[in-house]
Amino acid sequence: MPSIDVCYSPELLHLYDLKGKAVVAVDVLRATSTMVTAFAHGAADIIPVMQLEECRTFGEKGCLTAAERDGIKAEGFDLGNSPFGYMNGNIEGRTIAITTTNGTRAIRLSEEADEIIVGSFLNLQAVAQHLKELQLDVLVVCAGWKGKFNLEDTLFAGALVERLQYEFESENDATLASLYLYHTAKADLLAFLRQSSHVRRLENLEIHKDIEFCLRHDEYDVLPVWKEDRLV
Ligand code: 3SL
Repeated sequence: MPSIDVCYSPELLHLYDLKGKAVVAVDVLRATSTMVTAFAHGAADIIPVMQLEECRTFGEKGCLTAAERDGIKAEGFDLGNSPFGYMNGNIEGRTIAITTTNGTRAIRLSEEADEIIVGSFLNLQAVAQHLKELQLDVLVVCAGWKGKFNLEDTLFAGALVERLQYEFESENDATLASLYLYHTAKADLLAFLRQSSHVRRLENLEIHKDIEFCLRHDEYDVLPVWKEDRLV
């Protein structure tokens, strides 16, 4: 039986061997939710990059560029990191280069894995179904916040573990903790997350509707997968 494990921060990735594994990179608020939304609305592919300057160079090659730092759209880029910015037909058929504070970093630091897929509550079932078919050991890589643990990505990990629990071994403490946390929170994720640091950070920026939207389960049947140098 394959196994599932949870890495609570990209800073802990050095403790894991990614070879032979499928990584599910997750940044529920909001990078991976936004990427899933972009694909659901017709994006051709997405190039996650770590630096603003690198992202800018893709603009010169005809890509749309998206950038966020500390919750705010970075100046001079086409798009920010709100899923609602990707819903109005503006990205159909386009390649999007994106850089965010934590989410794009989690993806790029997982490149040693056999497969990287992008997870969020919005595409939870598509991710679970794919992993059942793939039969590789799974590591959920939580983007966290600037190297630190966060609640929302851990809750996603728990939700995925719940959907996989009878077909994957999950005996390590990180996985169990994420599952217990999800069981405690799932009746009302929004209420549970009210005091969390990133929800408070976003609310201070008057970003409210993104939070509620990113917590919806199974909104899109979309599965972004890493191929060579981009998500397709
Ligand atoms: O850190 C990230 O990658 C972002 O998703 C953070 S924010 O939700 O855009 O503030």
